[in-house]
Amino acid sequence: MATSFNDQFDQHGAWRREFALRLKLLSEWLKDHDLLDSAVEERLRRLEGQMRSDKVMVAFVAEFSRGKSELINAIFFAGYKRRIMPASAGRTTMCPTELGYDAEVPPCLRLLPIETRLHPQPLMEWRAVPEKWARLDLDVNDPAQLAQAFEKVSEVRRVTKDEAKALGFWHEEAPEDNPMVGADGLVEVPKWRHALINIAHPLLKQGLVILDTPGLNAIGAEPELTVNLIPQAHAVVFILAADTGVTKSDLAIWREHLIAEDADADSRLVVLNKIDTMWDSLSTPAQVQAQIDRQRATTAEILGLQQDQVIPVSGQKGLVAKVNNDPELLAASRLPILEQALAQGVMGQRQNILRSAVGSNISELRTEATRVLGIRRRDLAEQMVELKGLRGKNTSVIKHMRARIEQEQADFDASGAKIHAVRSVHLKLLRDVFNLLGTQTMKSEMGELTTALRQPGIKLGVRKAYAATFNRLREGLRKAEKTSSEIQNMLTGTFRQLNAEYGFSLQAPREPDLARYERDLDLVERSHNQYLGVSNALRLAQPEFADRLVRALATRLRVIYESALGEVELWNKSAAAQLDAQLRERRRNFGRRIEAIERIQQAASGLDDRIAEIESQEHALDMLDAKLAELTSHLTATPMAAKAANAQSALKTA
Ligand SMILES: Nc1nc2c(ncn2[C@@H]2O[C@H](COP(=O)(O)OP(=O)(O)OP(=O)(O)O)[C@@H](O)[C@H]2O)c(=O)[nH]1
Ligand SMILES: [Mg+2]
Repeated sequence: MATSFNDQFDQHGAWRREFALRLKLLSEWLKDHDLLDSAVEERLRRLEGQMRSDKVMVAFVAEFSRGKSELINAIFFAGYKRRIMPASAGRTTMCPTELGYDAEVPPCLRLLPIETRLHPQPLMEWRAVPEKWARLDLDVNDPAQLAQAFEKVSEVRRVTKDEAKALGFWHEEAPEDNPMVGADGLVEVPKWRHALINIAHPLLKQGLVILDTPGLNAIGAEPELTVNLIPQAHAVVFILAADTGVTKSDLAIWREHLIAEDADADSRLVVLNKIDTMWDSLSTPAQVQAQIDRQRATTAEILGLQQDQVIPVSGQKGLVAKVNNDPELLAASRLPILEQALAQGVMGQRQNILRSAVGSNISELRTEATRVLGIRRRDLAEQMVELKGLRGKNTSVIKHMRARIEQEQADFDASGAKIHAVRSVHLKLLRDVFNLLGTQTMKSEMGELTTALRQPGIKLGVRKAYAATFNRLREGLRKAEKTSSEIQNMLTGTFRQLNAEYGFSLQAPREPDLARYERDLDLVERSHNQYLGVSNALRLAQPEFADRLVRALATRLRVIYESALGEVELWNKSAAAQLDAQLRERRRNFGRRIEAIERIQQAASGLDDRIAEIESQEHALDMLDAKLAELTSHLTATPMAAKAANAQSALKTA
């Protein structure tokens, strides 16, 4: 049978841990041999952190009662031998619920009161204010207690129409979406805005984050869900029910939140749930199958997909089968097929991304370390020539030689001013880039957008205001790109000059790829645009709503700009560290040459001894070179090549 999602995720976790360990070993080895400058060290630390803490988010999105929560129970939590997330007829999950693991926090359920919507802070900011969340401790060894605690995500409150309006659940202009008014004139709204569940479940511990969402209206009411959480999920599972077919509101969710031109097909899964409702004892299995196939084909056609992109399952029967250890029922539920697709889409994609990040970083690092080894080799060769030239020479020649080295050293020290001048130009240009990408620029852009959206009668001009903002942001990024290339040209030029003048082997580090962030901006713009459609025009006309949307946008943009800045910083650091390292090596080289001559002058060691010493140092360098190649080859190899390399090193040690 196919391996379950859980097993595959386990393997993914093991792969990541092994990779992180190899990175750590490499970094320690480089440090021990003085091959690690501060920029390389930081790069390795970032990579290792990325490997260890990599999160994979899977979001379940659908109209209410399609079986999102039940599928989550069946795929991830069947090991508890019961239903953990509440799943029942009618609206059940009332607030977006994120399940994950954070070792810093004890196992608990945290709930953010719905009233926080009356304040302008976006969800991301509330996360940083733990005292505003209601907290329930969880006992992970007691499934019954877990299930009981999780019932909280279904809690509702009854409020007046005015309150509902202020909270964003009542719109006079769109009455069909409003909640029912009770005999007492009150309406029902969710009690909580967001739930965070922190438990040490094996999958969550490995970095899986699951997002369970409530149905359509709730998605619309929380812009952050649409513009931040769902677009950033690594996989989105969209669920339809076989007994209802594709309804108008299913289609609205699909169109508004799930079709993205750029989305990787592997990362969007469409599930036709509840196929067990078609298991009918009066029909033959072939008839049942034909009926399921028909539903599948219709669904695919309405959504504009290929038939095989719609996966029919029964979440509920899958859960029952796992709880009762019933392999026949499990196969009939077809849940394993969905798990397989999910694992492939999510993990395959993550591994590729991580692998390519590591690969390009490691090959740069190898070049850098090889260069340092090369300098050492050349220094040794020079010393060798110098020493061999001393053979049979008298003391006055030796003295003269020493004076010459000291003069060279003094000249070199005097040239420090030139290097300093290069640095200060470099820094000045960098400051321009930092300004373009800095928080201040972002803040003023967001301020302008807010002002534009608050203008009376903006309803139809919303898209325009967004487009103008994004155009300016892109313009800024392009300027930063331009200045970066100027810096890169300058670095290349001055490095070449220094190389010629001092025999250095400096090479400008790879320029940050700022175009990538421009593409990220495009993605964000698209996810917002999707949100600015006519169906939201009424909501958009409310100032609080527009404010919330802009804040959500700012949160997402901040992440992009921070990582762009981080890349620029690292680039700068690499250039500076390279220069420092070569200056240091050169100074050391002078020291070594003088020391060798001193020893010969004092007859403390013979010339031949010293020559033999240098020969053995050359040999040691060869060994370092070989070890470097070995340590880095594991990290840059493709999966197949990595296996072969592993086998080979196993042979070697055997
Ligand atoms: N027959 C059948 N019922 C199912 C299946 N999956 C879920 N259900 C039932 O459908 C109802 C709704 O399931 P939920 O998991 O609560 O649905 P949801 O999508 O999470 O709904 P909300 O939380 O309200 O957004 C529950 O009574 C489930 O037991 C299935 O595969 N077959
Ligand atoms: Mg639910």
